[in-house]
Amino acid sequence: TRSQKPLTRQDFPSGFVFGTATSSYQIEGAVHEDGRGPSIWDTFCREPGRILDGSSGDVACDHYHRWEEDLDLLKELGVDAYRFSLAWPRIQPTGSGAVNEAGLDFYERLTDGLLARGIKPYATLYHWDLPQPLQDQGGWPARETAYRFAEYARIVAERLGDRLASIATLNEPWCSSLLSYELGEHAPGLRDRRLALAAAHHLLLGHGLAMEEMRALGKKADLGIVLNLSPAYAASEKAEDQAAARFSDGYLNRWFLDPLFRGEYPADLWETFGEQVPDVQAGDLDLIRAKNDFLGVNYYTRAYASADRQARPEGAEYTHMDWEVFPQGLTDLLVRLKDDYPVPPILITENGAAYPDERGTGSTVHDPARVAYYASHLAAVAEAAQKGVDVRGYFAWSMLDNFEWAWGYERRFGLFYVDYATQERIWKDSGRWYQALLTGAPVAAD
Ligand code: PNW
Repeated sequence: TRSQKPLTRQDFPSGFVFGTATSSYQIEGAVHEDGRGPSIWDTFCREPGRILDGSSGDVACDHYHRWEEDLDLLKELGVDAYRFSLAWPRIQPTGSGAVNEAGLDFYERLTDGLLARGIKPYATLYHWDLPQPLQDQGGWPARETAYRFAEYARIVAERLGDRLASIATLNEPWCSSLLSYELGEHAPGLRDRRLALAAAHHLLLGHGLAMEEMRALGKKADLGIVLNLSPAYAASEKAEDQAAARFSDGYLNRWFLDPLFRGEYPADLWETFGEQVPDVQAGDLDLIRAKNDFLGVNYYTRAYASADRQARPEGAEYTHMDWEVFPQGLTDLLVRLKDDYPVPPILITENGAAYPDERGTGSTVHDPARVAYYASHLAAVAEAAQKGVDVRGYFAWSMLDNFEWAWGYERRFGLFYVDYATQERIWKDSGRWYQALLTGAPVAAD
């Protein structure tokens, strides 16, 4: 198999875009600067017990002040593209009304800084930092939030839409709805399926309304959405395990894929959810299914489904997140998307792994497990392309170690290690490995 010989750019379709990704709240810090308003994550982090190490994104990687240095590192890394997100509360501090120019200016400097270095800017409008005042008015379970989001999207597209290569509306609406309102793990930390399904519907509606607003402007950027998808595998042939896999696939994948690409919610789950289903108004599903220029796919692991919730696959390997390393799932997922849905060109907008890296004494952090993770998952993407999937790019999550949500700074996903005491960025072997793939340079020894 291909794991024998090292991957090169030639293993991917021509024009394939290699990049790396971050998000605003996870790296920026500077939460009180230049008129930024509070977001639901500022609030959530202050609630005792929500974040493993009691931390917050108040400082994070201090990227708001160190962005030029970080862009220089991206240039050295050799990426074609960089995926970042914009903080809505920097641009509209209360989530509606007048633009805070200083906030928008930051993203304009960042975009121009990328272009000056020959790196394509890929923007995400919403990576979970909802302005707190909109939460106070009901958050995503309130339909009004979808209209506010579309207005914010128009503001950004008007200013930056001709310079950005790509604009994704939402990052992982599954996380902003089910993980946040039903499973209680992300802001605002509620446990109510009815609210979660209303949130999911209004996120999708917000995507549809934002697409309509941005399309009308006729800017150059490609427009689309990013989903986190996990293919579900039944633990056995037993009917109850098969049913568990079907539910997992519905809950994680089809609840978002079906409205976006078929214009309907999946009938089996709609029935299972009974009284908890959302209020879908006339015209909503037509907006939601409007054409996307790309589908962003974030892949970390598979779902292993069984009636016995404790069951684990035999002989599996796990990351520091306790997520199974399962590269085959990425190939299977991509082939399934091609076979089951009329999807647009696909970008892998996130893929990566946390491991408990230590700085050590050398000039490079050694992270062989992460190198192996990237090598196997990039090979899985190349394999999907060979099988006829139209996949056009790959973004490693993440450029930097950063604020890993409920895990605080206790989980590290970066190609660069961050020493939070000094904010020093230190190359990891995985960063050098990615650089070698991207630039054709030999992998440097420590
Ligand atoms: C994604 N889950 O989040 C996000 O887009 C990133 O911001 C994040 O840092 C990265 O993956 C690593 O976690 C997820 O619990 C967070 O299933 C949690 C889940 C999935 C994705």
